[in-house]
Amino acid sequence: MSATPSDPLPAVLQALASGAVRVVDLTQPLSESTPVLRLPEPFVNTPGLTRRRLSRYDDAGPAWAWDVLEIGEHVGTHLDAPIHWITGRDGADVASVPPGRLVGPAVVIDRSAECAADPGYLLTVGDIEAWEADHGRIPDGAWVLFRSGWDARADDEEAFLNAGPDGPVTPGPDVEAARFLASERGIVGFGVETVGIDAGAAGGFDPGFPVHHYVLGAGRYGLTQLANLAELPPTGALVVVAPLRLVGGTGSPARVLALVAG
Ligand code: 23J
Ligand code: MN
Repeated sequence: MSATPSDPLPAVLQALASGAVRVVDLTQPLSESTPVLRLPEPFVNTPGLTRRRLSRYDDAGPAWAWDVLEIGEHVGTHLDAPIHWITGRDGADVASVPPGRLVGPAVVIDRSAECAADPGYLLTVGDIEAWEADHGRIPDGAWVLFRSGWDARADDEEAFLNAGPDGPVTPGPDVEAARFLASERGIVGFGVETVGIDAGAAGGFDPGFPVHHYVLGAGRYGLTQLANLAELPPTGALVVVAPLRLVGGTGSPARVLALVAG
């Protein structure tokens, strides 16, 4: 098979080979110490990761090592499928997400300075419109990634979950920004560095957990616990999101990669 003059893939492969295009891992390491969401009573919480050994080059398997996993669907860097939320219950499970939705442009809205000053910072429609004034309208089919700087806390569960006397204090969109992203723009999904796509205080918003409510309700997807968003430009990166194709799954741990120039 030879490349036709209009085939763009040889140029992409050449750019990867030369280093003109780099692959950035947006995935947090997944282990028994990966922090997980803590919902208040009376809600049931997800377990994190546990592993049981099958063999380690021993009597149970002399030449091989392998383990069995127990893990919540919503642990670590993971995708939220529409059916995760009641507003999206008639939408897609994680196995039904079309592959073309999992590869696409990323835009990065950076409010890390604001989040450093105020860990409960809420992303607003004004922030999104200010970003568009600088970089153009959020393209249809884009993944919108919210850079908060929270990935620096990922190895410290207490700092990452940041529980206060009135609940978790972590950044995320306000109600109007969640509605705007779901209804006013043709995004594929919304990604964050925090434990959930909603702000820590969002259980008390109206509606509760508005990003879940509006974004998953609109048949779009969520991505959590992302790393290394600081390495992405505001526009121009390409993301590859790879959750398990789990039949009936409400979400799945995912490997998330970005292709960036330079
Ligand atoms: C269930 C209820 C509330 C939240 C979540 C799950 C998540 O963060 C999640 O992983 O989807 S906020
Ligand atoms: Mn989730």
